[in-house]
Amino acid sequence: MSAMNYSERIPNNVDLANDRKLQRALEHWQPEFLGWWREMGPSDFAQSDVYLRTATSVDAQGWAQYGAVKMPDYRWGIFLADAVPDRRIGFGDAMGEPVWQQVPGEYRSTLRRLIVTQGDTEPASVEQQRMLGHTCPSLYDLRNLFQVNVEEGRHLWAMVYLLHAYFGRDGREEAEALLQRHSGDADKPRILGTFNEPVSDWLSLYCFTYFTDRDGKYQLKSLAESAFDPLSRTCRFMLTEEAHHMFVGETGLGRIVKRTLEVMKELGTDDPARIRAHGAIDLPLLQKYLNFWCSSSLDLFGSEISSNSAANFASGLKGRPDEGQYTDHVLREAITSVDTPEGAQQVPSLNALNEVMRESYLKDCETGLKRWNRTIERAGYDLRLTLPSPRFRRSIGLWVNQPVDPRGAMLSREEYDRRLHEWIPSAEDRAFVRSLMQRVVEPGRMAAWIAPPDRGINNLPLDYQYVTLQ
Ligand code: BYC
Repeated sequence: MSAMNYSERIPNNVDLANDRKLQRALEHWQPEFLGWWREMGPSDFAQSDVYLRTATSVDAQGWAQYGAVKMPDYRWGIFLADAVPDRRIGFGDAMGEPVWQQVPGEYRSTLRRLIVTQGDTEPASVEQQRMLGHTCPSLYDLRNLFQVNVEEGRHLWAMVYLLHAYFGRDGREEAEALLQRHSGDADKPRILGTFNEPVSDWLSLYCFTYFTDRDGKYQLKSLAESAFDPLSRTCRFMLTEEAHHMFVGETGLGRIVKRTLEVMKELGTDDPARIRAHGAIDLPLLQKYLNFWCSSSLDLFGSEISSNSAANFASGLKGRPDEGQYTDHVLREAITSVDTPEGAQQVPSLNALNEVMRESYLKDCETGLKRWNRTIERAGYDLRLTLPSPRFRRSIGLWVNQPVDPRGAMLSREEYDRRLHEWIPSAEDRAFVRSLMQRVVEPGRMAAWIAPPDRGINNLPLDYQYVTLQ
């Protein structure tokens, strides 16, 4: 296995020291990245000691080392999963041929676009979350936020490495541009819609890490299948980090459900007004946040019918997540039925790949809901949390601007506009959630709207000083 070299200015396992030109180019980008982190990364907390994990090995066992680190000193670096000997292209028209170690000329701009789009989301999410440290519900949660943030920073490094190493001058320019676009910026926004949405409260953070990071899992899995081997290896290692981000979302939302049920029991009511007056998040309000972030994240899969996805698959650039689970890896004959506002349409499966991915993503999203609903059922309440229909509130694809309710039923435009805030957070809902966001930083203590987690980090007690504020 290729060792991780932490003695260099840029930690890496790609033998950077033996490629002076690339090393110099990345060392030139490094201070720009650090400048971006200072300006656009977590607001304040640069002097705080944070109990962070750092990668020490790229295999699934024991890759992490834990310790107190000041975030600007985090060892961001370049880590690829080990090469698979004699790896072959696993799908598309070139199936069975050896994978590529360099970028084929004809796919250069498409591949660069995919890498830039992936790379753009990483710093975007750090920017979206930059103010949250000021309103953390506990030190445990604050540490988890910062862990996610530094790892997103490293994921940016992962894509910037590919741009510098394989795309020459235009790759270097794209790497600079990744630090110049900003989430929500009127002139230079981030590329994908969801990454321009503000994440200004912790309920949104948990929804974001539950839904949007899960899109990350699916996209990274499909890029891990790529015939471009360096991209595949990078994504395979990124996936090991991604799991923790979804854990933050799933357990965060689960802890909110738990706390709300406690308050409901204590008060003997499910009346949202009384639950809110008690400083907790009523379940219908949680449902609105789920609707908002799920529908936004569904857009990240692109259009239901997409010639881009067909071309990317046929040429071997981007497969399906866990491509090995399918039997047909070429899809030249297959047909898929796609749900459109005009009814079911039969389209070549190659053109329906975004939809196939979106469907498996939605199934994966169900797992948390099943768990939370079991807790609600056990507490004796009839309400069930649900995922919105993929037709609801779409900004990309065939269902754009269709007046559809979260169950997928078509409404009149007038009814849709009138009722939209029954389904997604209104200004008052958001103001209420913001009012709950009071910072709690005593070790072991939790804000009143969220239950403690089942256990601490790395077997430490819950009242451990996960962040030492300076
Ligand atoms: N917003 O044929 P279409 C993560 C554009 S998250 C704005 O429908 P295609 C993370 C599209 O770019 C994972 N624009 O779809 C999570 C295209 O524009 P161009 C990020 C959108 O191309 C949390 C046009 O519409 N990774 O890692 O098959 C924290 C027509 O495209 C949107 C990736 O996305 C949108 N929602 O698929 C941190 C993987 N959707 O190129 C990180 C790389 C589509 O014609 N990206 N468009 O100008 C891709 O594979 C594809 O670009 C997409 C779109 C899946 C996004």
